[in-house]
Amino acid sequence: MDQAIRSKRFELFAFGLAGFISAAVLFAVAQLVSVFFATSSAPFVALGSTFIDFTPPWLKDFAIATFGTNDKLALFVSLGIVAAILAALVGLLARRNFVAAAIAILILSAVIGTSVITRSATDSMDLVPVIIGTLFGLGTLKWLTGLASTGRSPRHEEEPSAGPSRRKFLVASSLSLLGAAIAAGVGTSIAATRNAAEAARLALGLPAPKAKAAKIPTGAQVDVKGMPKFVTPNEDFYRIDTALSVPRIDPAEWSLRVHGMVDNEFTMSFNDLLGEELVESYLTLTCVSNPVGGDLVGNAKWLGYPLRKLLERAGPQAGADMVLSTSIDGFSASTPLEILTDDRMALLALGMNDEPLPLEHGFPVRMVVPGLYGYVSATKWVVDLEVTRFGEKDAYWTTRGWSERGPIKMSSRVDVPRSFTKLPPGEVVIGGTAWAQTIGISKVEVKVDDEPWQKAELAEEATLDTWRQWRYVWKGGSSGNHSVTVRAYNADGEMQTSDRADPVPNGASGWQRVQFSIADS
Ligand SMILES: Nc1nc2c(c(=O)[nH]1)N[C@H]1C(S)=C(S)[C@@H](COP(=O)(O)O)O[C@H]1N2
Ligand SMILES: [Mo]
Repeated sequence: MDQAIRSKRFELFAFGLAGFISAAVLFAVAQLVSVFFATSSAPFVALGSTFIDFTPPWLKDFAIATFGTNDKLALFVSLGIVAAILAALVGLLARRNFVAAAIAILILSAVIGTSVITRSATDSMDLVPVIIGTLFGLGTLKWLTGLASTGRSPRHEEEPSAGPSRRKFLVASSLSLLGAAIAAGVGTSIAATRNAAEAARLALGLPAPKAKAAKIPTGAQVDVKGMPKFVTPNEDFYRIDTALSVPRIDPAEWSLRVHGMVDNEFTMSFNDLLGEELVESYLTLTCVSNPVGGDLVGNAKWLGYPLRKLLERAGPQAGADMVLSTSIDGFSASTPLEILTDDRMALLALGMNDEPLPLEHGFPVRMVVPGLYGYVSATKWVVDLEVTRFGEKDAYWTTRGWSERGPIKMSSRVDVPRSFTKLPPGEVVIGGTAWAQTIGISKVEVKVDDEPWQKAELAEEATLDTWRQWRYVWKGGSSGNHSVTVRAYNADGEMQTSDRADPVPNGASGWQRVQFSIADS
């Protein structure tokens, strides 16, 4: 056969293969990176779900009738075949015009990106996997098509270099394909374990508590438009942790080791925990990093086993003064033993607002301790409790400049109006929240401009461990700028300090002042 024809055939094959491999790299890299983002950020999952949304009912029925429970597999296989053919065509296009092929790939990524972003509960960060995948895909296309080209000018066709350049192309494409296979394999297996945790969470029926939490009085919520809900819904609950990718623990694999300065070391399984007498309790969790007026605070109903009882069973030895709780990802918190054994409701929690803990809030098990900032008490994905001494062990944040103890500082916040709101003339309804966990709030005062301090109306108290809402109706004032300052008193009669402190090393303090303005009448 004529050398020129053979070269041409090889080139067509090589460009088609380059297109296919580039797409494989794009998908595989995106799949791997998606492990760090929402499940729906994985390209196949996103494309597949979008495809299902657009499938006409007759095709759906046909698929279910033909493939049964393998209908999803059939969908993914068909998507894969279509993508492979399109990708090979893109490769052939690159032979004529690389820019046009690159644009075709960008269009493909845009389709994937659109499917990702139209899933509910995604944020724009979920586009990162597709974007990184696309960069790798384009890079691979550039690299492989560069090697695939044997040169189309007649003078090059006779060059003996066709041999080594083919070899180079074949080595490069094998390497790319191997890389894609590894990325896809690792990405898929991580996704499979995390899906196991998600599936287990969905299947989990929470046991009924031995003691139900007292009902929240309706008067705990003040009647002010724009106030946060007294009980924070799980999806609105603030999230703070050091976990780049949320740990996914199958409850069947979870266990908690209790050890250290104790008479009886033991290990507890998730089933053991389900068999214990569980209790419910409302508790307002607060982050030490919350600035004055900030929103790193949330209130939920927790279901769990009292840590007091757990530690009783372990039998702490004399001299122990701290419990170091460690999470599966290595985070740790140091909590005073005394606080975990007094009569407050420190819980080893598995439920949050009548649901199993959401994955990002510590599924399957975490700690919550009334009155302490999260960094010294609220270990999520907890797997180890060591009874020890403050003098002996340091927790995660303690070695990074934060105090070893972190009682929550009494705080009050203006929720309504928000800073720099422009209000119509007339009465101004001001609303907010205050907290002094384990002690309770007894009074809140507000000061508008330079007027004297006034008592706000307090909402009904739910428990001493929860925040308390308040409201104050100001008669209104002239058009222009105004400000409102707030301060709280706890049930011991102590006033919230006006001393300004930054969050580091043990929590912010100071009175919050909010500026707002009144429009011309
Ligand atoms: N495993 C683990 N648990 C953790 C943290 C963490 O980084 N890793 N952060 C803590 C901090 S600082 C806070 S404020 C609370 C926040 O809990 P949330 O994300 O459920 O609101 O979790 C605590 N538990
Ligand atoms: Mo925190």
